[in-house]
Amino acid sequence: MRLKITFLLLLFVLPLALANLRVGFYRSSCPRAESIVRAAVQRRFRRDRSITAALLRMHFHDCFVRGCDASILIDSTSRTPSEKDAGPNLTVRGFELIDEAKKDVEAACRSTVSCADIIALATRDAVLLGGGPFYAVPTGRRDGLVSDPDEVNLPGPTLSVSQAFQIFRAKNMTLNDMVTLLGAHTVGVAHCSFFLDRITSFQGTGRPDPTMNPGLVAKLRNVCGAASASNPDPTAFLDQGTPVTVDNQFFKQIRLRRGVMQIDQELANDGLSRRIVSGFASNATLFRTRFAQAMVKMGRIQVLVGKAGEIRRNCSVFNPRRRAF
Ligand code: HEM
Ligand SMILES: *[C@@H]1O[C@H](CO)[C@@H](O)[C@H](O)[C@H]1NC(C)=O
Ligand SMILES: *[C@@H]1O[C@H](CO)[C@@H](O)[C@H](O)[C@H]1NC(C)=O
Ligand SMILES: *[C@@H]1O[C@H](CO)[C@@H](O)[C@H](O)[C@H]1NC(C)=O
Ligand SMILES: CC(=O)N[C@H]1CO[C@H](CO)[C@@H](O)[C@@H]1O
Repeated sequence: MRLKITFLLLLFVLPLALANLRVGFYRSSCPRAESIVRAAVQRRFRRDRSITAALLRMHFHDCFVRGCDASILIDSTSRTPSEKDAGPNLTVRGFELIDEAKKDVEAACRSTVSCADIIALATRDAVLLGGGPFYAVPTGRRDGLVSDPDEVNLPGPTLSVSQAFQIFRAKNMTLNDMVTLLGAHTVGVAHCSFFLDRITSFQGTGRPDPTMNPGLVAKLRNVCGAASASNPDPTAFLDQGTPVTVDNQFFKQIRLRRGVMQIDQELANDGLSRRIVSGFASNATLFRTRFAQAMVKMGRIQVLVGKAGEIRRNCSVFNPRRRAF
């Protein structure tokens, strides 16, 4: 009887458990995987702190198009365009860091660690280096076999809170998750083209966005006015308080009407999200805790596990297909 139950457990429960993300997935198959990724992120961070923002945005874009399956890393070829050719991706950065981490991981354990996991792990490490919380990343993601620019449906910066939430809800994320994750705008930059209307003629009124602090309007006009042939689309920090630190300052800034992008400012103004924002602005610990949880949740969106997909050998190309004759 007991044997039969054990057998049934092995037969049904074990494969299910194996086909799930779990912390330490590579513990026996590639014990150094996480430390190798961390070392690559540290090397890069030492000379370029903006890698934290680059990876956060890459991980978000990856997870919101077909799930966290590294589809964002695929290079387009002359014959097949990839997600990299879709409008909203165009300023995603950090691909070369993922390639470098992958190269080091492959040298230690061939064809074992997915590119999707490397993105998730590298992002976690960069968040910690940037002053944010540490969190354990469940691993075991597999890399996807599709990367299609027509599937890129990412929220734009002029959406309302409720419109943006439609896109998050479709991924089973709550409004609180969305506000928490937009707290990633505590680091990084936006190009002027994403907020120019707010500082020139907001919604065709001929005047700047009345919800933006006038001091910030003046400052951003200077930044964007410096556009030139060599720098046609300058950038401004998304968090006007502590622009390279992962903290709750972003939420304080938007409450002071110092949000750079419209969606960021809307978070503080819209009745749907206002109270979540003030909660994070007044409690740094609360933001750290929720941010860690929400990142783990985002990292689970529509992942491929078990035998689905593949372990890509080169993160920017699908593995060559084994031909059936
Ligand atoms: C409604 C949701 C969101 C919208 C509309 C949005 C939009 C944008 C836009 C337009 C930019 C500027 C890109 C550029 O000029 O290069 C940006 C930057 C950024 N976004 Fe978001 N975003 C959203 C959610 C998120 C989430 C969930 C994360 C991560 C968890 C994230 C992380 C970042 C980061 C870190 C940057 C700075 C990138 C850099 O410095 O290279 N965003 N976002
Ligand atoms: C959201 O949850 C529902 C119910 O559990 C599930 O059927 C659906 O596939 C999930 N969607 C995503 C994008 O994960
Ligand atoms: C801040 O948030 C933390 C974590 O959720 C909580 O334990 C703490 O009580 C909160 N502090 C205040 C002052 O509300
Ligand atoms: C990965 O593939 C790209 C083609 O998209 C190529 O340029 C690159 O050299 C390859 N990297 C390695 C390590 O083979
Ligand atoms: C990084 C990258 O490949 N960006 C591409 C995003 O899409 C635009 C087209 O809309 C390409 O020109 C960029 O090269």
